[in-house]
Amino acid sequence: MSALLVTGFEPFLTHDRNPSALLAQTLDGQSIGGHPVAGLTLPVTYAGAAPRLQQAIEAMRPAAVVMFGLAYETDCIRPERLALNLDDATAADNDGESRRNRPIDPAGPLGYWSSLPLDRLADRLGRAGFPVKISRDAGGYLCNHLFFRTRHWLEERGRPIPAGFIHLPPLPDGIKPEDRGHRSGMDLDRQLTAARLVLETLAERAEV
Ligand code: PCA
Repeated sequence: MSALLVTGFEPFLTHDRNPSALLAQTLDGQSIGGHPVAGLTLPVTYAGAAPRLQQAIEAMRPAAVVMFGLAYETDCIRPERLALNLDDATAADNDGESRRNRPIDPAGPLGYWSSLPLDRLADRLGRAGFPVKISRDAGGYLCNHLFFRTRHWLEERGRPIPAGFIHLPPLPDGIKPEDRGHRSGMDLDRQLTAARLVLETLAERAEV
């Protein structure tokens, strides 16, 4: 059976540990619903992230791609509905590159829907007791950039595999001192259980 490909991002800005990378590293080599899971950690760079993932998709021909990233400001598991054709972030990437108000692909469409079954995923996560909130879009930084470029690349090649982005809350030790009174983060085990549930739900629907 073909693989379920999971990606995470390296640490970035002030975030020394990125739960999405730890998740991809831990899930790599496991098997879920009969599918092997491959985990890939991507650089937080406009130049590097999407080409690296495209290479892996070419090599592996996965049944589905689930991209994860950290959203410091959220306390929920946050599946994203839309990938927008726009880079717009005040923060620089890990190469020091900043992009403001700039189309990702000037010839491309305005955006893409996630092709993950978001409502079903949110329902499963919610019933399992996770705080979950579907969000409209993945922002203007690397997570949206990777999400858009991956969906665009798959569409252009006529490969209709489920592919989408899910933001994760910070780990407990990633909560900044000024937020400790009112936020606690989500520990890695719990984030892993949520990610496994996402992959199990996809495996039930994967045909290959
Ligand atoms: N989160 C950032 C980029 C890397 C990550 O894990 C984002 O939300 O764009």
